[in-house]
Amino acid sequence: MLVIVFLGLLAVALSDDASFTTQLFKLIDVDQDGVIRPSEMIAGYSNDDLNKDGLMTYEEFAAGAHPGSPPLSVEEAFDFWDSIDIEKNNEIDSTCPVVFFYLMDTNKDDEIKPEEFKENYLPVIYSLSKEHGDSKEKA
Ligand SMILES: [Ca+2]
Ligand SMILES: [Ca+2]
Ligand SMILES: [Ca+2]
Ligand SMILES: [Ca+2]
Repeated sequence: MLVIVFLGLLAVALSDDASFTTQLFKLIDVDQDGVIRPSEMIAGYSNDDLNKDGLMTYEEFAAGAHPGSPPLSVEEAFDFWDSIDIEKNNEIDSTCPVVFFYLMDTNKDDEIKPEEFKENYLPVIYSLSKEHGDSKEKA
């Protein structure tokens, strides 16, 4: 079910970047106060970390909602997150949501507002996947 939600978002992303980021923002902003805080990113992560060991395996990731994931396949999205945390080891550790938060919080006020999210989400994803992308780059 949750995977279907993700695929739905992917379809939206391909047709319209702006509405994709708006939807994504709403998914991450669980208390719906109009800003994303680090705790909300971490909460999204902990939700998917089913056995709560602070490491997300591919199985946990694939089964979860992983709001905030780039519009890629589950394998590629997993690889992407795995490469921005401390170590690329086929597990996503708990630094990942924090790293991602601070990359998007460009004015460093510990909040991500919808405008910041819209402005930074896709550029951050693109620049990170370039930085970490190996041979799987798409033209
Ligand atoms: Ca919020
Ligand atoms: Ca786990
Ligand atoms: Ca890792
Ligand atoms: Ca901010």
